[in-house]
Amino acid sequence: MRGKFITFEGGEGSGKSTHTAALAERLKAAGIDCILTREPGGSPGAEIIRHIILSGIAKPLGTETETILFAAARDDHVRVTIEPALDAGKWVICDRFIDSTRVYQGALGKVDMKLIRSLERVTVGPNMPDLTFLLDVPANIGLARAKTRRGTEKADRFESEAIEFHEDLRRAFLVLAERETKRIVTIDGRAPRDVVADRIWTAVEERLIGTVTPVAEAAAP
Ligand code: T5A
Repeated sequence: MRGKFITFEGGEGSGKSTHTAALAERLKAAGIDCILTREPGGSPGAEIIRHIILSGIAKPLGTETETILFAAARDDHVRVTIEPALDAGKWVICDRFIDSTRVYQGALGKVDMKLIRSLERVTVGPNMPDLTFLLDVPANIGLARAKTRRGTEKADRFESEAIEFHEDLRRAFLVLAERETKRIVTIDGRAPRDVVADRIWTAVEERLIGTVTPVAEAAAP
């Protein structure tokens, strides 16, 4: 049986890396084979493009070119990492995916949504997420968390945008979630880590776990 595909979205420092890892642990404990991946990146080719985008060297080329670079990275990531894992029956948990492009490049970068949807059709095709978590935190909290975690390292291409940009991002993610309630579950990311992790797990159990047999059980004599 094909695996399930779960993505995490939200602003900077909203807890995506923390909770993708926590969910992977819980799935493994439940006997479900899964891989953890991220965007931009997640395959050797896409990791090279990640460096180009997040270093900021592509910024002068404009938001459309950045969108095409994200799409090139996604195409490689889906082909090399995501689709083979899903086909092998593994679950895939991905830190950021199509909704980040729709919000960062579409809603905020003003790139034509027709271009974004066309690129999605080519790069994602039938590999749409089964479930997406939007971790919602106010921009000032997310940025403060990201800054603490980053330490003395330089802020990347998007983290260094003004606070208004991050507030607009938050609103745009919420609008997207309201439009796609079947796929996107919004979680209040301000809650303590354990509470957020429990809410995520409950949604996964309710929406996806009932539909699969854990690998360990399926293999039992
Ligand atoms: N991008 C990406 C686009 O513009 N378009 C696209 O199509 C795609 C795919 C990627 C950048 O690329 C952009 C968006 C991004 O700007 P990145 O380096 O991958 O950049 O960084 P982010 O995805 O933004 O992730 P961050 O690393 O900034 O934040 P996370 O992963 O959301 O947060 P996390 O888990 O690292 O947590 C941050 C800190 O908060 C603490 C953690 O311990 C950590 O220290 N924390 C909590 N503290 C208190 N309470 C909680 N509930 C907490 N949860 C976590």
